[in-house]
Amino acid sequence: MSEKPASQKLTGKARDKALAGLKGWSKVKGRDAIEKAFRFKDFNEAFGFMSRVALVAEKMDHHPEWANVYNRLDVILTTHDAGGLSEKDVTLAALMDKWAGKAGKAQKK
Ligand code: H2B
Repeated sequence: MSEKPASQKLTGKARDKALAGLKGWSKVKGRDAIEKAFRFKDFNEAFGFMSRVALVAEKMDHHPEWANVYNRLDVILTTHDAGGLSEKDVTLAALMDKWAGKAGKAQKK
């Protein structure tokens, strides 16, 4: 993980640049947040992934909104304190992509 990502709301060019680097994430309708649906081989893979992410999320003091059903994980990222997307969301999203690897290919809703 890169050093302490900022939790101020991302705006302008920095925001465009940060979001352009993410793959498979889309804007949530009606709020400044991003979402992605991960699909794993089975529950074990999904929950293992969630456990790893949870430890980092706690360390970052930045927590995903997520819902798991068997091998599926729906994730929404936003920074509640900032009322929108921040670097923390981008950092966490990139980390989730890295760890999900091939097993966690994003699925179209
Ligand atoms: N998670 C997210 N996603 N956004 C926040 O603004 C946030 C958080 N704030 N986790 C943290 C906790 C804050 O509420 C506590 C008090 O540090």
